[in-house]
Amino acid sequence: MTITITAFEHSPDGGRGLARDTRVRWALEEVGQPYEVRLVSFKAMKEPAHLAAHPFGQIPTYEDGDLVLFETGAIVFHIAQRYPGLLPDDANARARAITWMFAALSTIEPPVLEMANAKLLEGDRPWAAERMPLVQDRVRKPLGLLSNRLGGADWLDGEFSAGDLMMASVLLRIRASGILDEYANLAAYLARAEARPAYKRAFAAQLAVNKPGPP
Ligand code: GTB
Repeated sequence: MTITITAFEHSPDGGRGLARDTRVRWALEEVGQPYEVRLVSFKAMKEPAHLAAHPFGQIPTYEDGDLVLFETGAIVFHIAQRYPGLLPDDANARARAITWMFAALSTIEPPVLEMANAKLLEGDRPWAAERMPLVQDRVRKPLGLLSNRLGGADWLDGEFSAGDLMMASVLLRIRASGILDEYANLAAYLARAEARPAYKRAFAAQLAVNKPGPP
């Protein structure tokens, strides 16, 4: 049975790889599993057929035979458990790698999303400029601590793992703000992640769908 994921028919990011199908593509590339992609429009995402797979009407979803998953944390975790390559064999190291997945999704991603929303959805509000420094500082606080923990290491805990994949996927979302560059080791960490052949394949695959066409 071929794995099928869903992705935007036209990603609003125009192929910058920021939509969350990229992290699922990346995980599948890391473990060497072929996959197919079903592209969905914003309208189709809210219709019963897609809502049956994703109760919140979003992308990505993951289908493998009878198994249907949503939420990238659950999907990447499933891929990492099911196929070798993204989690260490040692039980304690595995638990730590999983901990970093959760840290990416529940400690780093929320303030990162708040900052993105403050700019994209609230940027025209009269209070937006006054609020932005507060929102940015909420990103800087955990990033500074993450930077301290990473120190001079290549990855968060030994070999590259699903924890790094998830953390790098979240950090990608703030690169354009310039804040990541305040932490040289995190910027280098992200560059290392992007240099992985599996990431490059995942990025190229989403770009092939989303790159802006000729004017
Ligand atoms: N918690 C869920 C998960 O991790 O799977 C969140 C899924 C999610 O937010 N999906 C978004 C979606 O389907 C796409 S990735 N949105 C449509 C909707 O809710 O109606 C979020 C995203 C969208 C666009 C950009 N961008 O343009 O830069 C970046 C990220």
